[in-house]
Amino acid sequence: MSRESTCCAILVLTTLAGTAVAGVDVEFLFPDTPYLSAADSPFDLFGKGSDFLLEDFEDGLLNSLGLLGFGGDVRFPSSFTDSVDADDGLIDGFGTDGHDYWTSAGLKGGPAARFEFDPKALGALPRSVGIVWTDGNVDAITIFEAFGPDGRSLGTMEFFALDDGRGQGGTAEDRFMGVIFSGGISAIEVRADLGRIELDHVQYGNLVPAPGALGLLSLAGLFGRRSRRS
Ligand SMILES: [Ca+2]
Ligand SMILES: [Ca+2]
Ligand SMILES: [Ca+2]
Ligand SMILES: [Ca+2]
Repeated sequence: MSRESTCCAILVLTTLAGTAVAGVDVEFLFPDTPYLSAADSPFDLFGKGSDFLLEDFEDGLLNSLGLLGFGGDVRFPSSFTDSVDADDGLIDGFGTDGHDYWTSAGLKGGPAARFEFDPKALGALPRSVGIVWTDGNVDAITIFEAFGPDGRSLGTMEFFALDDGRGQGGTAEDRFMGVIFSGGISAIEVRADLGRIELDHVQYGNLVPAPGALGLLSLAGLFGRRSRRS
């Protein structure tokens, strides 16, 4: 499946890994409008009965229940920080006074961040997962990939020309990337072929009990796949 955006010169190619989840419906989400606050999420984060969890890094920690992060670090307020706009208390076109999660160039293959969802801590796996890309390199190819309960890929989205060419906290470029899979999502990755990536607002919910997943999750070793280009 492929999808082209008409806005902002962003081209999105969505590739579903049919061998991983044959016959199972996976939906990738990329609303091509700026994500400036949690209100811009396509998920019902705070509605009655919602079980969504949101990590915005504003306490300086990655400590949301059942969320593990690899490949990056929390970035504190600075003239180069690209938090989601509203996190600093004001939607003003800048995220420099907030916190985010950033990863610089890796040993090879560019920056990569991976987030895993711990079924023991959650008692389940999320069926809906999203993250907000807030900064990168203007020339980079950016890839979002999701993984099912057995660790196999559910597919990828590829993005070209996401960035505005600036790294000073501008927020008009900020975009939500997400996935819905009824079988449960064990991890997501965001990676690029050069530069660095800044991310924020990891959100996950619509929990599905996944008793069979506990013995199948052995995901730490899979992080080595982060530098592989799809
Ligand atoms: Ca702001
Ligand atoms: Ca933030
Ligand atoms: Ca930004
Ligand atoms: Ca930028």
